[in-house]
Amino acid sequence: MQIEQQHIDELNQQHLAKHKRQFEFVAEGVENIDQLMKKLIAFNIAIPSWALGTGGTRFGRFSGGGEPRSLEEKISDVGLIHALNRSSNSISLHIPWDIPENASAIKSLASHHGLHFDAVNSNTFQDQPDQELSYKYGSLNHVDKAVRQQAIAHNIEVIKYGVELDSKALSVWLSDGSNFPGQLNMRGAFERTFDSLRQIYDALPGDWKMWVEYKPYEPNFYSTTIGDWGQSHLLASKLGEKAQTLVDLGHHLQGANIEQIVSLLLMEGKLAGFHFNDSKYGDDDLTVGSINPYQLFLIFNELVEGMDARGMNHATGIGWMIDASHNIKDPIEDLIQSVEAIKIAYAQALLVDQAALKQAQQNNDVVQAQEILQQAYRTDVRPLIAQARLLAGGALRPLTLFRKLAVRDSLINERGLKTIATGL
Ligand code: RM4
Ligand code: MN
Ligand code: MN
Repeated sequence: MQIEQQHIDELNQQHLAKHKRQFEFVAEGVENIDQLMKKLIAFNIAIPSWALGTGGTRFGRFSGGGEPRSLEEKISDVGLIHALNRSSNSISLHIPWDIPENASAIKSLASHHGLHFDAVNSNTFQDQPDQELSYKYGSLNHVDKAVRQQAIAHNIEVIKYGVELDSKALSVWLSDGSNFPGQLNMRGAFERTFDSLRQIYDALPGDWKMWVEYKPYEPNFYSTTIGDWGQSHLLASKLGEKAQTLVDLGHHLQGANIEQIVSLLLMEGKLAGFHFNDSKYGDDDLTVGSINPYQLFLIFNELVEGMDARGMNHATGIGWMIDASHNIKDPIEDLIQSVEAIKIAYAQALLVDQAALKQAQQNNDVVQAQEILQQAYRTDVRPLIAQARLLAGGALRPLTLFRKLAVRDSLINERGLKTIATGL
């Protein structure tokens, strides 16, 4: 299914007068609005191929209808999102959940929707039916060299798929670790992981990056071999320039100051990018901005300030991706909400008066510093985002249009009520 531009234009027309009033009201207070619009239009967030179906927990999964049954249908779903919001122009594949059998056909389908391929993700946290050796006790950190070799070979194969699709990064998340004290020699596990990653690193094409993700627990509950940003950064700096640390917002213990982590990684040129989601407790993978939008804004404030300090392009300087799981919402609606939340936080961060904030910091004017941040955070920037979408040919109100056109019903008609997408 594809959304006709005419439908987008028609609904935009209905909301245009109100939108214009709202936009002008906010825009009036923004210095250099044209530049801000350009930044908002350029800012896109990649959609993970595994997030287009309904997710679940270990207790169960409640399928939605019309889930994509193939990689082609997943691409088409991302195409729908992008047509509506003009801010989701790439897709990130998880291998072997989504194997591009015919790369050139897949590439041309994607470009038909205005999409390209973001990082490719390897998977050594599950056993596949045809797999020789098990990852039950680890993969890149395994005590048995043969298991490590198998996991290394898998990662190298993922790079090959990525090369065919013009991806530029391999994203590695390892579940490796231990469930009980004594199970694993921690130093040994770390050294083996480093050695395995080095072999994968050596297979990276010249213009590629390796993104090393960390996570404190789950599925292992005593130790995780790459458990926090320090361990990931240690590996990334030992590996070399092409390796960087990937921050998944849900991969921190409660109370962690993620904005500080981000700020320092960026300062060191070691921030690969993001997996956006939101959480109340752990790796909840909830809709971005649904629980703690202020934290998201504070992260973006560090990003904008830090990227500007290094002269980086906001849109392309690091990787921007959603990594969420939609257990009870329509995945497409959830992703539309997430993209919107990310762009809201970004726009608010762009509004921070950085010069005044520096001055306040210099004067130890704590009250003024807070005022400056919250002045930006409490600005309703939604008309700015809507205007950027309008200028880019998207819908003023993506969710409203998605529902009005009954897109999910069409997908159910096309694909059936009981379909299951690959993924978690
Ligand atoms: C992990 C991690 C990875 C993702 C898998 C599905 O918790 O966030 O990035 O690929 O889940
Ligand atoms: Mn992740
Ligand atoms: Mn996760």
